[in-house]
Amino acid sequence: MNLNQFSTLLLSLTLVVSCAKSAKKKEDKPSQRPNIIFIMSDDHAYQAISAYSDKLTTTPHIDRIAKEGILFTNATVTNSICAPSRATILTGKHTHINGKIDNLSPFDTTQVTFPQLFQKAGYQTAMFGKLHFGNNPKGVDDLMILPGQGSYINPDFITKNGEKINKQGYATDIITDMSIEWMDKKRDTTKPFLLMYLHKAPHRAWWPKPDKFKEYTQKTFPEPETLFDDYASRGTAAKTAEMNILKHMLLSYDLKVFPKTIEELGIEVDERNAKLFNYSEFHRMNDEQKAMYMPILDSINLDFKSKWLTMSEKEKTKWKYQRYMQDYLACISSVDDNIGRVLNYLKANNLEDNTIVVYTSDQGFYLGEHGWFDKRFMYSESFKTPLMIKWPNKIKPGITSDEMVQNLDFAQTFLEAAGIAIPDDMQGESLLPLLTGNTKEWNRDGVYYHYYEYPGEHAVKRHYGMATKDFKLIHFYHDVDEWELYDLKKDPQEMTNVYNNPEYSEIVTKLKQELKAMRLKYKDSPELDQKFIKRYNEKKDTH
Ligand code: SGN
Ligand code: CA
Repeated sequence: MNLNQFSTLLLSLTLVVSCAKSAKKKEDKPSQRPNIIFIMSDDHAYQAISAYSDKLTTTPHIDRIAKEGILFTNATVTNSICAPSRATILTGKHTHINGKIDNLSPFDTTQVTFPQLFQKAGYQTAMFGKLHFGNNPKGVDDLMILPGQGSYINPDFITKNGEKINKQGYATDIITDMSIEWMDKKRDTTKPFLLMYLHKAPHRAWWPKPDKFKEYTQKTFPEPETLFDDYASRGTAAKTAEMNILKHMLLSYDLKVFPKTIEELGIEVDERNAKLFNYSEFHRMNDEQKAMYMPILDSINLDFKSKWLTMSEKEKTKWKYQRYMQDYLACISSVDDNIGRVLNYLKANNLEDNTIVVYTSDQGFYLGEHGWFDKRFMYSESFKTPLMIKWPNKIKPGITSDEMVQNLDFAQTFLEAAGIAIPDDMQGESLLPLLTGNTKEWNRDGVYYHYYEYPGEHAVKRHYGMATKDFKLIHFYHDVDEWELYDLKKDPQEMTNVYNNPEYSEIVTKLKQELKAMRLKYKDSPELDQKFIKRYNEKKDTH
């Protein structure tokens, strides 16, 4: 071989090697389209996230998302209850349009959801955890979902082909294991991914992991200022709702006082409480698990037994509130730890830069405000939901937005971020201008809300309304015909209904016009309200 031949050979060899290299490089190179991890918990109040306030607890890992991205302080839902919120998120439509107005009827799977559009556009898609639709989602390549509300302890899961499988352990950990394992083993590195990572926690009835249970039962938490709200200036709905900590929170099912402990004090055990407790998570545990919980349960029962009979109603409320917070916040602490695991995984696997991470809840929750637990009302604690988003190099770290954004906007935001066409009939707005600092392109003043599930658990009457940063107007239109108005700047705790105060008469007129226009814009109407009441009554008759 002469020198010329040798150099030609060398050149072609180099070419072959570099071609192979570039082919490999192409394969390994993450797609430029961003990955999305949508993390949603169930009933996680913003009051229990230290990025919002560390009065109650600290959530260092969830806070990392806010520190590295944007925190929304006025994020709200369109209908504050589980499955309707999820349907709004997936379809980008209000619940009166997507049909999932309450938790009762199954989701209409002919609806177009954003994961379907991601899948069509070449994304790899997966969903793990709670969906609560009564059917499996479309548009996800891999899934494992909890049946209905699911369980904390040794939960069952529904697989893609509809089989039920059981997993031993704690749901929050298991859902995280599934999500990380999917990213680690199942991911097609030639495609961007959309991962829906959906916690059951901190949904009622609250069962923490034993170590957290032990830790949190030692703690005492500050009470909300409105714990003893008497609903004086409000209408009928707040007065008749059944979610008061003193009156409606169940001693055994919710707070882990055994029915036999109650009986030992000579108190008759509430029938529903006893029944629910019999089916509770406690009875899903194996002996080894029970043994870890028992010493903590014993000390709760002892404490109850030594105090309950001598306590005033006020003291009972306070005792129940502490027990409630101990378990609720302990469940959140596990969520926080697990989110830390996911964020660490992204970092360790060079996925951080090109992955959008969202943290939210399906709605807010009352942590004793107005004496309540649960949600459903358009009052702040349940209307608002936590929302933070990080997207390195696109969203400036540590920024805050008080714009009126909603879960209605998520689908369009994700579609735009991924460069996928947004269907014309979606009803939200992409949040991209707010994420990337083009705030001038955002011009929404108010948002619309509509809650339906009545008659139903917790007895919250149907209502719709609108909110701006300054005011909230609510119409309870079923069973009663009552309006409420809150001046959010003067009265952020919403303790005084000023609807009938003459000083606000002009504002009432103006807001009523705006609400009417909003109902028109979102295609809601008195006819639809009546149709849904009728549908509900007919359904009830057939049962
Ligand atoms: C269950 C709870 C309610 C809760 C609904 C809806 N009761 O029925 O307290 O409001 O879920 O929650 S329980 O006795 O079963 O615990 S949602 O998050 O799914 O909408
Ligand atoms: Ca929920």
